[in-house]
Amino acid sequence: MADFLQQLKDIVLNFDIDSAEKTAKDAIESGTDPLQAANALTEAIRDVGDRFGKGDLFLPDLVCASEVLKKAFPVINEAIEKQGGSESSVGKVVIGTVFGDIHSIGKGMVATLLYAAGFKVIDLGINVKGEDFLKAVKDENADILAMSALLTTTAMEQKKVIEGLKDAGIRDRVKVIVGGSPINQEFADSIGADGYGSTAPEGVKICRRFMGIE
Ligand code: B12
Repeated sequence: MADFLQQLKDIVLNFDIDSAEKTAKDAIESGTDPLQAANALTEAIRDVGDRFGKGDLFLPDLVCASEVLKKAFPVINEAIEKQGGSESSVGKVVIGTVFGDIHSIGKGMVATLLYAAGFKVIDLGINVKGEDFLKAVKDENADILAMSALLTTTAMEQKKVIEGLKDAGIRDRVKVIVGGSPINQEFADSIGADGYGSTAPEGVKICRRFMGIE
């Protein structure tokens, strides 16, 4: 299995878009734990992100590495979904990446794991305007609002949405969880979120706790 995890890291680090889907399929078919597979891809793309941040890699590299993830993740997400997902929902979650932010991969992973844990998930996608989060929370009568932000410049959008919930008089009706690489517990507390998850599995744990399951 370790070999497959290394292969998954390598396809990201080598920007090997052509082998991405097959490597992911081979890994899953040979019994690799899909969560460990997802972690291997995440670790590798963070490495790419760090090198981009230092100026050692450039935007086209970032785009190619994310293309690798976009091909590999559906295979892994499908395997995760097969492990869970039940008819009766344990709670309803509205999820999305905040306005101005198009990073979709981490948000997608949180949505998949929530689904696998039995939540009904309404995924609004990326670049979601505050008003659209509010509308979905109201229309769907959601138990939880989960927001992702990957840029320091868009992190404050999460605060705006929480303020919007207050203004609409529905803040008490919904639990709010936030995440994304620039977010930490301190930031989450400062904007009045109910929870923060540094990883997708941690996010699921907190959402279960919100529903009184853990
Ligand atoms: C891939 C990537 C891209 C891709 C995104 C493709 C896509 N469809 O998502 C592309 C190339 C499009 C891109 C564009 C840009 N990017 Co970019 N990108 C990344 C990169 C390398 C990886 C992100 C990723 O997918 N990680 C893998 C996933 C699985 O991890 P994750 O997103 O962190 O999510 C995990 C946790 O954070 C958590 N989580 C995430 N969301 C949530 C939500 C909840 C509720 C919970 C509980 C948990 C949770 O769970 C996930 C799984 O465990 C990061 C580097 C990094 N360290 O994050 C830079 C990074 C985020 N990007 C960065 C930048 C600067 C940009 C651009 C501005 C570049 C440019 N000059 O145009 C644009 C912005 C576009 C925009 N308006 O959004 C910077 C941000 C710097 C900052 N602090 O603001 C980073 C940190 C790179 C760097 N070191 O400079 N990017």
